[in-house]
Amino acid sequence: MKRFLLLPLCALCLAAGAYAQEAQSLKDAYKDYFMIGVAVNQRNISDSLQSALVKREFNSMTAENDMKPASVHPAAGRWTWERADRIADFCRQNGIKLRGHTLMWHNQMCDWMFYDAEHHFVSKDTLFQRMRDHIHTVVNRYKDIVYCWDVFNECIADGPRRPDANGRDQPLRESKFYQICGNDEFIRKAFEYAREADPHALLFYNDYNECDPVKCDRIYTMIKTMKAAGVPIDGIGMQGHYNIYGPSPEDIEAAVSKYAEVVDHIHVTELDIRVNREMGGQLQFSHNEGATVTDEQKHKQEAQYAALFRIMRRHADKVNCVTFWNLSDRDSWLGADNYPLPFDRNYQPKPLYRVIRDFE
Ligand code: 9MR
Repeated sequence: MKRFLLLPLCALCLAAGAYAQEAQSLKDAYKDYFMIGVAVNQRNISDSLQSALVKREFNSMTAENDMKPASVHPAAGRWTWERADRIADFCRQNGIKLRGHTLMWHNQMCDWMFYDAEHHFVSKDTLFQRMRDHIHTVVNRYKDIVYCWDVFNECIADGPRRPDANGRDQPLRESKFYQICGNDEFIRKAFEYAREADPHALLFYNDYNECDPVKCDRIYTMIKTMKAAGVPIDGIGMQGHYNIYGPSPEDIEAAVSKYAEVVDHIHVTELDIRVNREMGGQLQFSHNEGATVTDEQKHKQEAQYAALFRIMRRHADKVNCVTFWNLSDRDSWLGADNYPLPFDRNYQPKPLYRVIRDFE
């Protein structure tokens, strides 16, 4: 009985040992290009093996969920900091930089901010005052450790052009922010509040399907117009929720080049490449449950990751950080059967890991 247990254990130790002895980590391999980041949950920073992996491989971290508005500010005047504080402390103790994610978003938002006591929408001014209070409080608390903030997440609509009464494309998602304001002022205000709170943090606009030519054009136009009007936007976050079939390297390169025209900082903020045809940050998707990942799919995935990193290295003058969305397939919001990350469900590097790391 013992022998049966020992054998797989030994195999695991050997695999782990071989990995531990590998010369370079991802962050070392990319030190002349950009930081390599990871989105973490609470297990990742408390389990000793997982936190060792985080420390070994990454020099930037993002809280997957724990710094979002609904997590830290569930009701007016009620702040719940424990989980966010734990992540910030982990970064402080281990010399890892922290990307702040996210000050404002239509999901996982403090829904109470939009309503009065009768559950009617508040006025625009009340919303702005609540946003300012939230942004100032969060930014001030993590000022010493957060080097950049995703200030607003996912304000641009998906899909084809939607002409307004004047024939112009209405590019904004019809979120509660938009319904209350009727225009993009809520985005401008959020950036202004974040800059007031911390003049030194880099401020990002972050979105998904950002390589889709229509959406890319909408993001580019919005950022260009806002920057020309003095809105303090430093960077664009390309989320990077891709799949093995797309976006094409041409569309990725075109998007980075376009964004580089309007900002000095580009981060890939939420990278994962799933093995089916879905992509994006929407919450409706299949988990690919029970499906076997074929060799052909694995090779396609390696090629897609290799192309992505090649493009980002070419643009390393503007691309400062590439962050994987989750530590391993086991942690992935997409589910382990979507096979999206360089570390497998047992926290072991896949062949993909070496494709990304050993690019030379
Ligand atoms: O990975 C996050 C998942 O655990 C949450 O359930 C989900 C809820 O909205 O948010 C996921 O992260 C999102 C990120 O914050 C913003 N871009 C899209 C990501 C995937 O939905």
